[in-house]
Amino acid sequence: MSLTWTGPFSCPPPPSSVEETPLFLSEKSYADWRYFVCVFVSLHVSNAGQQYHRAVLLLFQTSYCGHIGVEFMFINNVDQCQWIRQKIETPGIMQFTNAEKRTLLARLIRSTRFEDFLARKWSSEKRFGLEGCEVLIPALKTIIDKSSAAGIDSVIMGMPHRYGVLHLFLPLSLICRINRETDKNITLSLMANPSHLEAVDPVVQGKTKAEQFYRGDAQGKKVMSILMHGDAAFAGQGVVYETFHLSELPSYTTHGTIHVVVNNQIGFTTDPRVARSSPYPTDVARVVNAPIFHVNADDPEAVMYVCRVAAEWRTTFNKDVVIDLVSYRRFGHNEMDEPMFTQPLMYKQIRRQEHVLKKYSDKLIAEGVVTLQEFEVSVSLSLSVDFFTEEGEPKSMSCVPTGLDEEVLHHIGQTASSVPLDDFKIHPGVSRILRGRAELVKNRQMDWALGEYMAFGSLLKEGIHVRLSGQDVERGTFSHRHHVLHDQEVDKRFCVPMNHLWDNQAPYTVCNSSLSEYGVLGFELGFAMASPNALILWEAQFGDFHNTAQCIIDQFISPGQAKWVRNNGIVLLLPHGMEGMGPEHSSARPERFLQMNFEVQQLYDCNWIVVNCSTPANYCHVVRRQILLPFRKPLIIFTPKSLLRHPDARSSFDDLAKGTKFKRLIPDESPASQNPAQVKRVIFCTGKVYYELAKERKRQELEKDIAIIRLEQVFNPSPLSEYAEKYASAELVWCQEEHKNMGYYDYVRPRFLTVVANKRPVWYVGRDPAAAPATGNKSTHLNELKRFMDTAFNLSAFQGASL
Ligand SMILES: Cc1ncc(C[n+]2csc(CCOP(=O)(O)OP(=O)(O)O)c2C)c(N)n1
Ligand SMILES: *[C@@H]1O[C@H](CO)[C@@H](O)[C@H](O)[C@H]1NC(C)=O
Ligand SMILES: *[C@@H]1O[C@H](CO)[C@@H](O)[C@H](O)[C@H]1NC(C)=O
Ligand SMILES: *[C@@H]1O[C@H](CO)[C@@H](O)[C@H](O)[C@H]1NC(C)=O
Ligand SMILES: *[C@@H]1O[C@H](CO)[C@@H](O)[C@H](O)[C@H]1NC(C)=O
Ligand SMILES: *[C@@H]1O[C@H](CO)[C@@H](O)[C@H](O)[C@H]1NC(C)=O
Ligand SMILES: [Mg+2]
Repeated sequence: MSLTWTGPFSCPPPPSSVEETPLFLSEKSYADWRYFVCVFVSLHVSNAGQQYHRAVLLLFQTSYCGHIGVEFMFINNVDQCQWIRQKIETPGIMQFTNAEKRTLLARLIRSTRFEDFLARKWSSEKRFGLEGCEVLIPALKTIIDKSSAAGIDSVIMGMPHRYGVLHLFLPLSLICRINRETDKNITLSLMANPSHLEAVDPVVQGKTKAEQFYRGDAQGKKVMSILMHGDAAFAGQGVVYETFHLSELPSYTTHGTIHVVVNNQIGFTTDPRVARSSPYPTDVARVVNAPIFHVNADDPEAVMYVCRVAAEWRTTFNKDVVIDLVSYRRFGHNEMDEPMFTQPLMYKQIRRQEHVLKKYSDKLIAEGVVTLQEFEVSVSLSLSVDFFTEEGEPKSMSCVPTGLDEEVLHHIGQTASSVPLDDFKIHPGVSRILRGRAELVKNRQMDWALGEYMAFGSLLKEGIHVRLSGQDVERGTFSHRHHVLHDQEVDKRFCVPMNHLWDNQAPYTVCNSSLSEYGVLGFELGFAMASPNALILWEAQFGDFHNTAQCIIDQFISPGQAKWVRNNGIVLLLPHGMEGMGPEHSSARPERFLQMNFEVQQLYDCNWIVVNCSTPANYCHVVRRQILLPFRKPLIIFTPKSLLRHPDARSSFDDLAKGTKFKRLIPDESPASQNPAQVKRVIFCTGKVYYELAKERKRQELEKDIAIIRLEQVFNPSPLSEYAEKYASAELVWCQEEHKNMGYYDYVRPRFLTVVANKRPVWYVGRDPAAAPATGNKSTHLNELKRFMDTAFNLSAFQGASL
């Protein structure tokens, strides 16, 4: 009986309110639910309709009770639901031609041979092989072919460490750079990933976004990403969720990612029932209304079909989609591991499973699609291996001056203090800020926000794309930045003056991110990988929040160049400073960045640059230097809070004049420096505490006796010895406002001792050790400050501890 079916049941309309959201049976999949409705209907209709309903029943059985289960009923868009139903319920839609079946078999052979080849070549190594889910490679190939036919020419992929060995072999096993069906070239890149599962997800997304951005691919028609996941990690790692939530945000979307979950129903030795609370490992994807295809990985045709549909879904709707490859892991966690210790019954079953290649080839031989002889010949073909090669890196070291022309400074200053659009009504508070800026510019002065404007604006003029991302960065957490102005009378009307500087300037992107650090920092890191001619900055709301993204810092940013021979110029802006605000938000934990600092004489070889600028001009210089250096290096900047408005924390245009550059150290500028022999004490410090020290020195009228030297780039020993010699008879002091077991102390100590070669004592002035970064008691805070100021300036008797 032939049947053209239009369907007695229609897809439920999208819920119009939360209350109406349909409830789903958590244990039974959608497939089961449809099936039971059919059974019910077919049992309750009249005889006349029975034949028809038996056919409907059969249709549902074939659509939903086979090797594919699809979850899509939660999608709140009728067109999208109908589109999926049509792909699943249309009779005969899952049929393959003989040619397609032969290609599929060939790919399966290749993938299987590849695993065998690895097993032979590295028989005693941990390989974390794919055995049990060999279908992954033909599956990826299908997705890529299908996407390439739709116009994609660049695919960026991320995958778990587990399949790490594949890194080396991707060109061999799955990348045909030329798509034979469409005769198009396609570039595949696999992101290097650390062993931290899922950490690479946002990085892949950022890199994809950057490629789309620089190629002008605003709809994601040319560049796309594919992410592979393990079942336990997909459910357990929060960064998966963070990455999903970036997927539809205008400044972060990559216009649809295809997720492939290798669901081998185990995580190392842990069963799903104790590894997650949701029925499926993929449930996290429901938050973004992504359709989810569960498919039996032992049915290669079903897998291929689902992959095609997923690729078409992305082309059609530009939204994320998930493929859950339900499979098993033939061996232990790695090939040396004994799975029977923990999953005895499961592994007895697995041993009885026939290999997917055997199953599928038997099927095709039985169908007469291939002959046994053909099959045996293709299985015995040998494989050759080639490796990825690394690109060369620049070695030149010269650093150009980062100063600017007076007209450029004035022009940027004027733009920063005006509204470029007509009839645009800004808030009176913002108006006041702009007037304040205009006043500063008139006096050839700048505060922190203007210093930043000068840095970004001048780079934009030089054709450098600038992207600043993080929570509330558009206005600035401390309301000092205001890079986006909002019309007070017209909803959603806003303007970005930075984009109105020059006719041929590069674009400026400033974007409030979602409330995520791990996901967003990973994203920006990926973005920064795409082009060396872009300044990519991530700002933490407060510096201490960077620890939520610690994995990205530890696994990618700090060791990136050493691990992967990749330069990356990402900039982290971390607001920091002890201002009596309590233990939260006082410290960006400079000690951690310094501990991981691999400093060497050659800047090129160090892992990152840590700075703590105390003036707007120096901030501007260091940001410009980031791009003008002939190589890229991550830059960590501890940015201020109270200094944003501190009347002394200002710079003159002269500090940014042509020929000036970043100062790694700011020497003493008081009368003490004129007469160094008279100086009794030299205080070395970094950052904001300088202003407190300078104020106290002035109050006590000690400007002839005490010199204060600021280290802006921590740490550079040679100028230290220069100043130790200059002030030959003075006591040397290191002063920091952080507690002694935090801040710079442990880093500075051995370096100072080397410089003075134990010939002179060096003293420590600062707070005692503590567990929390700062006290929660304001009066304790002030007492602490008073105590260490007294110590720093008491020349009659030194009461500080020796360093
Ligand atoms: C991990 C982290 N990042 C940033 C912040 C800074 N922060 C404090 S409150 C807030 C907004 C919170 O929004 P929401 O969750 O909607 O709660 P609400 O305060 O509106 O109730 C942010 C970004 C934070 N507290 N924690
Ligand atoms: C594909 O790349 C090769 C090698 O770079 C090139 O020779 C060929 O012309 C390209 N083909 C297409 C269709 O772009
Ligand atoms: C970004 O956040 C700031 C708050 O810092 C807010 O003023 C601004 O409107 C936000 N912009 C958007 C587009 O959400
Ligand atoms: C830099 O270091 C100093 C001294 O420890 C600290 O007080 C300051 O808050 C840090 N950051 C800035 C921007 O000054
Ligand atoms: C804060 O510390 C002061 C002493 O520095 C003490 O007298 C006061 O009781 C403390 N306040 C609180 C709320 O603990
Ligand atoms: C300096 O230290 C001496 C000796 O401990 C002490 O007597 C004096 O009061 C201190 N001076 C100040 C200003 O704290
Ligand atoms: Mg698993």
